[in-house]
Amino acid sequence: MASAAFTVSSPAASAVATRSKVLRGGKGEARTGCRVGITRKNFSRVMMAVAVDISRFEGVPMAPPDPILGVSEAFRADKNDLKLNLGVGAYRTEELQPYVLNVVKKAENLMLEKGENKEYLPIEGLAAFNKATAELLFGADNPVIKQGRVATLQSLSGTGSLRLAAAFIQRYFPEAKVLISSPTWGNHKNIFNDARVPWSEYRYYDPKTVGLDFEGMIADIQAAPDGSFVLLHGCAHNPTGIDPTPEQWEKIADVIQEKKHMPFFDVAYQGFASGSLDEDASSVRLFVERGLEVFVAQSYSKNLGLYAERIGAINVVCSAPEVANRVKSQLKRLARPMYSNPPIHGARIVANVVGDPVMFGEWKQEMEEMAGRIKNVRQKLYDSLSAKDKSGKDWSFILRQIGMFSYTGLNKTQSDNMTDKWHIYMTKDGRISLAGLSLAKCEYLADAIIDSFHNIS
Ligand code: KET
Repeated sequence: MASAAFTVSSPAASAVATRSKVLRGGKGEARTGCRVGITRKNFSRVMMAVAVDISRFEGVPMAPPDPILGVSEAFRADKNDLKLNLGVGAYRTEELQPYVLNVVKKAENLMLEKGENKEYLPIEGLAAFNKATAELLFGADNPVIKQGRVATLQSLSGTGSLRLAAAFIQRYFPEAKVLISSPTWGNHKNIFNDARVPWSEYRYYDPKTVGLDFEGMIADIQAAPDGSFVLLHGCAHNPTGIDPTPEQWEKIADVIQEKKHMPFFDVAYQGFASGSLDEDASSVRLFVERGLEVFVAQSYSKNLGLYAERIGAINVVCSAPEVANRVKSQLKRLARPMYSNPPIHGARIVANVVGDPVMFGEWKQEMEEMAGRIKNVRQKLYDSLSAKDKSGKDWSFILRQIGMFSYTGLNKTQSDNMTDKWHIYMTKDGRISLAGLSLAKCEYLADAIIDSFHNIS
């Protein structure tokens, strides 16, 4: 105890007193060999020392806002009635309200009725979920499932699954680099940076055609060192909304196979691109049919609207069941010290919905409705732009893009104008989430885009 010559009353003062002990070596006597208490004489020295070394976090700078989730924060702070959040890829109703799928509510009611417990899940997650998720992705009859060649681990949605795979790559392929598309979902780079996995970009988007730079993509994948990991968006490429055709997917698989690269799919929008779960998984299934080993990260944020439940999986297709067992054991070993085991609620919802033929049908119907609403606003936005813009610019690229987003081609300054002048919140790469748009707001959005495109350079 500090033998204070003054009364220590406020928490701040007691913090100073405690701090003085630390500054003086805790049990002062132990370090200095004599007891030094706080007296009026040395108090100013203590204060100065505290002021100079006011926090251990002095060297921690302010981080910039996240380019996607930070947009929602800025949107919430805007008090203007016209404001529109087209930043984050989250589905809204025509009234621009968040949407909980009816089938999800139904599954949750069932879970409540059953009175299920809240025990820890195993590290690998809920067995029924892991079975359902792999079947949904690869198809229930896929030989890789029948032969036990898939290591599936429930993880923390798409992001956590990608992060776990990145940790696995860092540990077992420390020499390998990951190729990511240019552009890509902003968080991919963060994930590999934090996992200390080197990455480089392959060409993907061609601003001249507002389409896929297929030649560039193939050339860059070809030029990468053999055995690289190639990150591919399974469907509904984020942010461009441009997917390879089936023929192009075949050629991509050819090069990846030739170069002994490892395909690594990010599947965050299964069912949201075409409205069909099977069709949207066809890119992944093509690689699997060729007998390749494949990584696939899955997310249920969008297609089941389970954003905040953090439910997804990492699947690794291996050459033999014994390999899959070893891979799975190491993924579990990586997950245990990171987050121990995954959350149960979302896993039960998915397992119930996918595992029950009636609910599965209801889900597919609701997904089609969501995908349909997005297609309608896409069409209306195109119609509004074409009618209002007298410059003759061709806006048809909007109709060719698929999924939740439209990549408008607006640059950063133009995107800033969208927000500063029009209160339309979007990412600075020119991406807008059509899932956050209503038919009623299409004309206003078209006015804003035309103004930003023609009047701001
Ligand atoms: N992959 C892609 C391609 C993706 O767009 C997202 C989310 C995720 C993975 C991860 O989602 P999760 O909720 O972790 O399963 N994208 C939207 C939200 C975000 O940035 O977190 C978005 O692009 O708006």
